[in-house]
Amino acid sequence: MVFLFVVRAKIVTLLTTDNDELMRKIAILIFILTLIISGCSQRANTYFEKELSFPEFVTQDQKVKLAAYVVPTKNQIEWQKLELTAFIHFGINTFTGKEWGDGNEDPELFNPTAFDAEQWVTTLQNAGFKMIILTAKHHDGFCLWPTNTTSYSVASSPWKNGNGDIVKEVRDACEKHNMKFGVYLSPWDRNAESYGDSPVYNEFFIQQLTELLSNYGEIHEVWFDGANGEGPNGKVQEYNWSRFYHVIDSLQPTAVKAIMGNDIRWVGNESGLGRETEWSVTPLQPGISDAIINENIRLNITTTAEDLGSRDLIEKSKTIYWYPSEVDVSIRPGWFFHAEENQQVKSLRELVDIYFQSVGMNSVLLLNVPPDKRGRIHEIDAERLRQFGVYINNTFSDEKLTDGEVTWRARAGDSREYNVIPGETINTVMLQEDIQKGQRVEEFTVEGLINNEWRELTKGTTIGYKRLLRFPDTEATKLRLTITETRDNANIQKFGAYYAPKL
Ligand code: FUL
Repeated sequence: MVFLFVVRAKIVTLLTTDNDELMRKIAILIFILTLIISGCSQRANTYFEKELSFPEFVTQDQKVKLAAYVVPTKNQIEWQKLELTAFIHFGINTFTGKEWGDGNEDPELFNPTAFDAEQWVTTLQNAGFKMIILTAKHHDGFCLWPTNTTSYSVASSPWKNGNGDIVKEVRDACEKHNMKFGVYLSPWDRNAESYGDSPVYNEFFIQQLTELLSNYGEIHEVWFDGANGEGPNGKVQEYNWSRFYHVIDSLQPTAVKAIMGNDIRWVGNESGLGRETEWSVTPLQPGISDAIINENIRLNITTTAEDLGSRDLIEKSKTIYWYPSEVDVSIRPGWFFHAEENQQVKSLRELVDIYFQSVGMNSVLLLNVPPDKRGRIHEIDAERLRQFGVYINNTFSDEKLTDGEVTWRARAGDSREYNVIPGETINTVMLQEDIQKGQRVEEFTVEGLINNEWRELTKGTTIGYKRLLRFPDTEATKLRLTITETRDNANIQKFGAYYAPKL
């Protein structure tokens, strides 16, 4: 009764807020009422897309339960399903051997001798990659398209006598081969004179963004890097992030905004390593305003924190978001091509480990493959990618369970048995939650029936969109999955078993 009074008082306060906010808060109230009235036992079908601000009166337990109902936007789901995406670092650095150009390298240096965007697209596509993100502009400021904002671009280079457009050629090759396309536009710009003169540079940057997002068809991801190496006496630029976001949302409504964007989160390292416990629901947001920066400080979280979604953290949070992780790593030591690194292209084993530690840990892999001075993916990288594609495809197209495709709603403590095709050896399992209903599982175990005895094969914490786990070869005839802990009834969409050959 007391509770209902509080709720009524809340609704009255809510009527004074703006409409969207009002609808959102009413939805939360109705949801909590459903939880209370049903004694927390009945499932409510109310979901909160991308963001949820907790009303002050909810208990800690209710916060955790509410977190189970935060779901991705349609764009975030589409992105997550890509699993494998590729970065292409190509630009003036390719010709100088640098990783970070100074911004005063001569455009005359940019002259790929056998540029072939289709070779990039087909090489990556054959290896299973579904999107290419091109460095349209890196920190040096050199633009790979003939922009109206600066002469520091391909238009001032000898390549195609200044009439070429790398962005267009890559975009066209992606279109032809049905590959998604994204752009990396570095906010930090070491060439732009206006950099540091905040309003002027923001206009310049918005114009660059507008060109890229207006003239090249559909763009699926916009990648804003967070790096700025200006140093203590360098120029300080205050970016107008909300305007940048507005330009993207209005010109490319299906694009996700990554890293300094608020749709996709940097996993926190560049070594291809996801988290053992990876929650897509987190209070973390990119530091684009004082309010967000202060809230991240209050919660003591950054992109590199180990815990970004535990119960403890949710309980301390005021707002939580669907903000899933992306693992970016280069196939070579550098982000740009350097011939002296030809013998350091990651081995098949390293690439496969990276796959298990990214896609297999509820993340999307963004693997960088830097083309060489010819403008082609080097033969060594191309061959490694081919091997990688064959390995992943062979392993996961050979399903060893007869009945893992069934959707299963599991309460904490529930188990389900699955049948292994007789005579098959397995050493890998795949688990997937239906993330359209939120991410919920906190702990699970997998056992195998070996000589009529159940033995634990592996266990884990979070699942999310996809979790892959490897264990020693076994000839178990059945598998038993137990959902030990979950924030609300789990929606297991898929359980699979495979044999991943040793490398
Ligand atoms: C970093 C940049 O500084 C690197 O050069 C590279 O572009 C990487 C993907 O992001 O922050």
